[in-house]
Amino acid sequence: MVGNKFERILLTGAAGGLGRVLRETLKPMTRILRLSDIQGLGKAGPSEELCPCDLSDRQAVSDLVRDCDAIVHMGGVSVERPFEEILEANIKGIFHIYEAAREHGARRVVFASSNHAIGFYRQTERLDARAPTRPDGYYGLSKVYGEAMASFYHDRYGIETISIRIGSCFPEPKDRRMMHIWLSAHDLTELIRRGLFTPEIGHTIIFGMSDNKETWWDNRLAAHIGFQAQDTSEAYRDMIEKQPMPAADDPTMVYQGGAFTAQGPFEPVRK
Ligand code: NAI
Ligand code: 15L
Repeated sequence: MVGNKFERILLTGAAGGLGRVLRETLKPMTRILRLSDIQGLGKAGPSEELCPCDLSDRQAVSDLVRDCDAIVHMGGVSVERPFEEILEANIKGIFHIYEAAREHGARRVVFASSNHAIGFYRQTERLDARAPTRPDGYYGLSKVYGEAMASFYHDRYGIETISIRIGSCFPEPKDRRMMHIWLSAHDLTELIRRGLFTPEIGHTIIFGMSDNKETWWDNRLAAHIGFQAQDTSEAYRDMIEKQPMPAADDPTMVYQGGAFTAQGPFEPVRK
């Protein structure tokens, strides 16, 4: 740390939807922002370092993490895909990130977990972070694995992590389900700031949502983070309620993970 800033924060997934936003909003938190992705990152701006890297390459990730004090890990496959793709980017990727953090002394990680770690809960159920995970696919499984990895690296090596189970972080909620779990970019940034700067967080799991009126999640177990959302999905209610009502058994109306619960299998059944 230099004053009230980190010396160097690594942002993975920097070319992605959230990464492009965080590329701007993380800047006040660090003297140098190191940006990484397998996709193009454009030109380096002031106080930026561009470091292309495939998360599945252990040596490349080790080199990437060197000299970083903290890691905001957004990179990886962000939707349901065949297991082998998830294995490379997400499962091997998170192992490489934590091993590199241990090796090079990075002490704090922000992990972009997902609501799909608990996606097979019904929308009628209310959860806190102690509820057993119920992943809704290989993608959700990789987020459960990432959270377990964060827990282990804290218990064994003292590396602290906030695992943010992001709901739906887009400019606007897109459907009725997202009204419950929407997270604004502004609130995501504040959540990350709290995760980076709050002392002694151990491994904290928090549901990443704005101040939505009807939510399924209880964040009291993460009260020590001190996060107060500023935005709410209510601002979009009129727009969303103009959409046709889906059937009552549509996965987007039944499960917290919505349509992800009905994806796959990616291979045909063999008799
Ligand atoms: P995104 O798909 O737009 O961005 C992910 C980035 O990771 C992409 O730029 C991609 O090129 C990069 N990536 C993929 N495989 C890689 C590899 N092997 N090596 C290096 N980079 C690789 O996703 P988005 O929406 O920006 O999400 C960011 C993170 O937040 C993801 O981890 C996602 O799972 C998580 N998340 C996002 C939510 C949302 O509503 N946007 C909800 C829940 C979780
Ligand atoms: C996620 O985990 C995905 O990364 C994102 O693209 C959305 O699908 C989001 O969950 C969601 O559930 O809306």
